[in-house]
Amino acid sequence: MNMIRRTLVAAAAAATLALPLAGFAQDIKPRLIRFGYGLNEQSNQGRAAKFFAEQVEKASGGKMKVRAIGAAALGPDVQMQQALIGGAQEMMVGSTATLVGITKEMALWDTPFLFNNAKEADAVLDGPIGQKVNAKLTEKGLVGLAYWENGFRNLTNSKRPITKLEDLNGVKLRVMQNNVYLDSFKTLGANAVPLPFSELFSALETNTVDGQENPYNTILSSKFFEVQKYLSITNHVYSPWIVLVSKKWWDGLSKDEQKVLADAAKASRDFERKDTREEAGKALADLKSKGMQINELSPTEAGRMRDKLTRVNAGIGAGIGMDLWQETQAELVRLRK
Ligand code: KDG
Repeated sequence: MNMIRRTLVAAAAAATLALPLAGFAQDIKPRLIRFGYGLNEQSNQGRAAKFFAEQVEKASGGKMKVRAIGAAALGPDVQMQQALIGGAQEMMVGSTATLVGITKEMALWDTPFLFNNAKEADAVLDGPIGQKVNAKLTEKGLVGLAYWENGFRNLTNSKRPITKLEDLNGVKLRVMQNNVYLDSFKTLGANAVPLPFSELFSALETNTVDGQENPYNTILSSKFFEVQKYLSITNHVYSPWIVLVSKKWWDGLSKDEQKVLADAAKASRDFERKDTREEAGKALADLKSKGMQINELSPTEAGRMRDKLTRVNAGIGAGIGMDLWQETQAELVRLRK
């Protein structure tokens, strides 16, 4: 009798252990997830991708393994987006700006001077408006899990300090492949040149372009200080990244597997924002110590830049739908009370 009892107890214990993983593929091999991103492993984007991978492996008991693949090894943002839509790649993180060709409502986040600070950005991106924009992705074959922070963007170039609008005249400025960025910098007098991020360093190095705009962390981690002399602080737009999943692949996951990814994405969002904000101040100091000549646009000149860009803003409202535009403006008024 003892032997039978012991066997039943052992079987019950094994079954209990398996219960939490009941929703996971019971194959011996873990489910492999390719998570592509464009910056390098040492960047804030790379650190957060590693954190995400660790969270998924821990929460799934090793049943789901994320391979974080950086430096655009799986292609630039737009190529990875198509790979996710086609089901050839499972996940990525990249700019919302390069998504506008797929989901026009993402252009809301390109609006110059939309957010005054990160607190406003978090409230809108993580609140009903961000969720409404995210929902537009699913009809295009993508699932948006969380927004990470790229950060407030600033100008660098090899020609001269940008101290007033007129200094931008004729500067060959690389912009993301996105019409709002193209229109904005053309309106400001620059010769705007759209290029993928993966081609940016060599374009700067060969003087194909004179300058670019990105947050301090990216300027440092991508070593733009090696090929750019001037950094002009404009904070002209808050730039989010978004963690994306192939909807084709997502729909084949169990609810437990989907929950692991959704929870890990939110945990990585909080990790990434904290890391990015803590590192931004250090990055600016590092860029100065590496010899960049840094100036800050005066409030008067920043005001002139804002005024000049209001026409571009009118186009964004028309492009994303006036309801979404007005809802966002109203939410910002509420947040600023
Ligand atoms: O994959 C890298 C890009 O998503 C991101 O860094 C976008 O800021 C960006 C840029 O300038 O291309």
